[in-house]
Amino acid sequence: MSSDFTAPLGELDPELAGLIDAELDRQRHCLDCIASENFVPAALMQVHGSVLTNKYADGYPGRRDYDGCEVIDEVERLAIARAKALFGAEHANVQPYSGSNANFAVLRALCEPGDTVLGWDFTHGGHPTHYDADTLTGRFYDGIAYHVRRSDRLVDVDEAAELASRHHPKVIFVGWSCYPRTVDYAAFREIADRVGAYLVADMAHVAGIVAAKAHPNPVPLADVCTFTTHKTLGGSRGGAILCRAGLAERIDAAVYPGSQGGPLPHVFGAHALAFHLAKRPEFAERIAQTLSGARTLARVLAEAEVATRCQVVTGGTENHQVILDVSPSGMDGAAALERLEAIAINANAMPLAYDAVPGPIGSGIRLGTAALATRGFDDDAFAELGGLIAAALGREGPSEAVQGQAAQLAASFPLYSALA
Ligand code: DSN
Repeated sequence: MSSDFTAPLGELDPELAGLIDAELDRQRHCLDCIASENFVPAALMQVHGSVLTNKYADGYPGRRDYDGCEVIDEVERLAIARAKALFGAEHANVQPYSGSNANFAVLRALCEPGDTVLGWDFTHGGHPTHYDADTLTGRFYDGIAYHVRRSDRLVDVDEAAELASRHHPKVIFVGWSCYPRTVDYAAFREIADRVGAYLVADMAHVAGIVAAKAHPNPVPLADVCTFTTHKTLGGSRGGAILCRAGLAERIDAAVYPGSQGGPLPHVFGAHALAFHLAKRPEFAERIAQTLSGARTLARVLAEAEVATRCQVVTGGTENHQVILDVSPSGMDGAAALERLEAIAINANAMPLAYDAVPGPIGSGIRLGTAALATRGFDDDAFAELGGLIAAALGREGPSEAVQGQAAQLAASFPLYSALA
């Protein structure tokens, strides 16, 4: 083998190595409040960077299109068994490249082109792949959407029931990207049963919380569940599908060969580790801190509402998300985000239901606590974070003093110390 196969990255490609170092530095210096992000354990990066990446393995354990898959079969069987045990599912598919791919595969398995699909409106917290015209879902199926109520910003189950009765969808999605509350999965099950629809729960954001038994588990109620592995679950980036045994063959065929090519064994290997870690007490503690951190953050930001003129949507949180409506302050989401960026706090702007500012940016700032809980934040640190966010969004703005305090807070929680 040439030295290209043994030389360290820094020697072989200093430009790329420099960029990876810069990203590590950025992650260490920023306070990551992006609700869909997390930090993976060092061992997970080891799996991700392992020889598993070398293997083509189209197909499923015991029935592959390539030779030499006997070890990969075991890795995938391990990931499947652990996913089933973690969530109490009858069947698991760990091959989807992402949550969106998982959702598209589920629709391919359950629907014919032209069928109606009912999902949760994106600007009201849902996900575009559940119904939206801009996605493959809207291209192949007739997507319609339910909303949150204007009065309390909680999901309008009555509207979902009414739309289901009127349009007879083949699939009803329940799941969200930007919503700080839990939903009544049983009510959606009832709606699905009444109209003969499949119920698909997309638990991408809350999979880790479900795994830690700190959020209702939709698996016993839904026909199919999809999730991503990298949000509250804290694993490698990717997607997965859980379903009843009776749908297993259709789901598997819809993933491969239905909508994807060869799987990524280094990724489902990393999923196997993430599912293993999610059963441990340390993970449950981390999730408990994620939730308590979100409640602390919501409380501090609600207490600061008069000063910031930014409102905590629904007045609090039952998961890892805190949503702020910045419109009463006169800012839009982009302007508020800029202030947070100036003190090295990362979040993202989202449109809100009944938004005062129309358009793709809107008035919402979505904050999440999973990444910082993984980093070691306790309630005191989350309270300090809330104070810094309030200061940056309020009259003081992102002053040098606030910037310095945020930098100090980040420095108090070292990240990946063992990496150079
Ligand atoms: N992009 C994900 C999120 O940030 O919630 C959803 O797909």
